[in-house]
Amino acid sequence: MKKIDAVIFDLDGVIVDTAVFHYQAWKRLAHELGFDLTPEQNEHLKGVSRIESLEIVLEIGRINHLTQKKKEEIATKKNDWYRENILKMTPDDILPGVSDFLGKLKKANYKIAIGSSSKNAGTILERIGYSSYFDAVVDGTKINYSKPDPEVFIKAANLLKANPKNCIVFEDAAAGIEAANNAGMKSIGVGSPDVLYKANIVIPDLRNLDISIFDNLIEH
Ligand code: B16
Ligand code: MG
Repeated sequence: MKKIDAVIFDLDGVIVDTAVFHYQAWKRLAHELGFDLTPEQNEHLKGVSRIESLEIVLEIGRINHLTQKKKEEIATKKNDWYRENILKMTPDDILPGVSDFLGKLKKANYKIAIGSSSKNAGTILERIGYSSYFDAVVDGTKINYSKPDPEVFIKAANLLKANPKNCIVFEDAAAGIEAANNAGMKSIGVGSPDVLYKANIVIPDLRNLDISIFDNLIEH
């Protein structure tokens, strides 16, 4: 029986609900630019880097005349709005079931890591009291390619000295599930099966989750 070496968690949308703050900020920017952003369109922004997200937003609004300088300026504006919300976060913003499940993993001696595309991950982890909780943190400041590229998860596995084949990834984004699959890891989607259908398993959230869920992912 193959064992699981490590468990890697996406941050936005799995540990905390910052995906909502991202959506609010992108929607506000879209409104300023004269169009709307639907929840369905927002799904394409999840797990993707800030600048790639902006390109997707501009494509949705059919805006194709902005200079690089202007793009950077509005991406910074979006990030400032987003940061207003994350700076107010507290440990109460940790999603239901998360701290219980992380506690169970630690007790059972699993290595745990964060694998996030966000350059704000450090701030969020600090706000929720998890700055030094994980064995490794790989975020948007440490990668060259964002999800669905596997770089973020491969780097996390390397830091944990874990074989990618024996790693499990928890993700709320379709791009993140693809990244985990591209890394040769097992994936657990957190959210809707309609969006996360490429995951090995999909769960609605981490409430009442037990480590026995891994039994369904181990190749016998
Ligand atoms: P930032 P994750 C991702 O974080 C978000 O899902 C995505 O919506 C965001 O654009 C990206 O981080 C970059 O975030 O603007 O804070 O650098 O889900 O990979 O933890
Ligand atoms: Mg996410």
